Amino acid sequence: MEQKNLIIRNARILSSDGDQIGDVGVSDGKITAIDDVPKTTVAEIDATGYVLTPGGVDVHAHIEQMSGMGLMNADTFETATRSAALGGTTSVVSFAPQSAAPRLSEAVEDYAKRARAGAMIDYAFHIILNDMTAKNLVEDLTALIAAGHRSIKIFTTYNIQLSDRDICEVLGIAKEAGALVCVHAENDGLIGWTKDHLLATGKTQPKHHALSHPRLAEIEAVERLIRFAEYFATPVMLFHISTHEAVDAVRGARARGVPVWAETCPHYLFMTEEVLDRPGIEGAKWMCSPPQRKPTDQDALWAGLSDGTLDLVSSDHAPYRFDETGKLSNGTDVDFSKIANGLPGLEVRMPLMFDAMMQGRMSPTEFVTWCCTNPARIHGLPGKGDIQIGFDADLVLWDPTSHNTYGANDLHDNVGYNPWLGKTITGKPETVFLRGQRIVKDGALTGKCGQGDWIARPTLGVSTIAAPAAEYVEATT
Ligand code: DUC
Ligand code: ZN
Ligand code: ZN
Repeated sequence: MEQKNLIIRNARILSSDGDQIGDVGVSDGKITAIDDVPKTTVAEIDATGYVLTPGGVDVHAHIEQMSGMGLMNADTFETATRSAALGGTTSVVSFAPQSAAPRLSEAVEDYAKRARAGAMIDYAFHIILNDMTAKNLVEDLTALIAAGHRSIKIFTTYNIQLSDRDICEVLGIAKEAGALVCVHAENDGLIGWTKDHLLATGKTQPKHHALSHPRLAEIEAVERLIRFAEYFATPVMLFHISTHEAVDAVRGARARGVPVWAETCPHYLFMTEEVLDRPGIEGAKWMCSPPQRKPTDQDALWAGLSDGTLDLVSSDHAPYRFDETGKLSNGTDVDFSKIANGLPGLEVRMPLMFDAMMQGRMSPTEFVTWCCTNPARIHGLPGKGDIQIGFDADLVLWDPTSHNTYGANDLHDNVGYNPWLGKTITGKPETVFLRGQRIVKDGALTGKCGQGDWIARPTLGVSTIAAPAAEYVEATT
């Protein structure tokens, strides 16, 4: 195994609180010195002209997971995490769906086994709950949270939604046990009704998928979940915010002290609904839920990130090939409702954001905060997401002079197409370290399956600054 001790000299070091030229010393896989590091006998890398950032922390990626339509997605832990590593991401939180086994504890173990065998970067799981009547559920869930699996994912749509009553059960358990509840928040009734009307009137193309997920579906569910978080005073993470109204709702909630966090994704920041408007079935490649929106929404998402309303940027990597195993599993002559949702994003999230930073869209500190530090902090990944003494030496050396135009299939996942085809990116993650070990060298993979470790995440604790609603207190005491 490669040395975990090294010194990186003369890099431009970007952290959550700094942008400076200096050195970083690594011992036993941890960052032990920053700035002027005295010479020792350990290996040195001269990083003059390079930018050194923390490894990316992607807290929303679907790996070896079944879609709402019962379709296994295209990536294994091996293919997903090699692609993540090559894109400068060193930690991922993917999903362990309850549906993987009759008992929740078995479902999580099933995913743990898959990740142990395949992962090349460090990982953790959000536990997806879709059936609150399952045997031993509360017992298993409480034990899993105490053992370090401290986040739960629920849906309000996608055929695996929980009722409002069940969402309350989940929030109650999460508050008690110290878990973060993450939500795909879109109103199922509005989506279903609109979809049926579109299909009945012959509006069946991929571009109509955008209409089938009305913005009010997101707004309603986001506002509802905010009120639930407020009632219980327990933290909720709103996944993939896409509309300006939802940003406003989160901003208002935060101002009232409601414990909500929110993320957005590169495909909402850099794409609009126009990507779906292509001849024939081609637009299927860009179909995801919620769909890409309008330029005014993009402006609001950027403003939301800048003022801290939105906390972080995740990929929502959801890989389906553009063939009969994936997007076209129901054929090529089908309406949009028969096409799997999702885009590959693990490998491109960090480069897209790095490029936007180079164009001046965000500051270096914001890049690190949104892509590394906040994801790690909010999702409880200790020692991840920053360049600070004592943190894991998960580090990326970027060549800021590289300009690379994405080709049709130059990603390293198992998807076979690149939704960012033709986009030129400034900056390349040339060298990537995971706990001091080089997993990417000169842009080529050197990491191995099984090299990734599971990250145990401490429970949240019941402390939020918000007090629960008076009626909650009266009802529960
Ligand atoms: N939307 C999700 O919420 N998850 C996976 C894919 C998608 O498009
Ligand atoms: Zn979702
Ligand atoms: Zn998702």
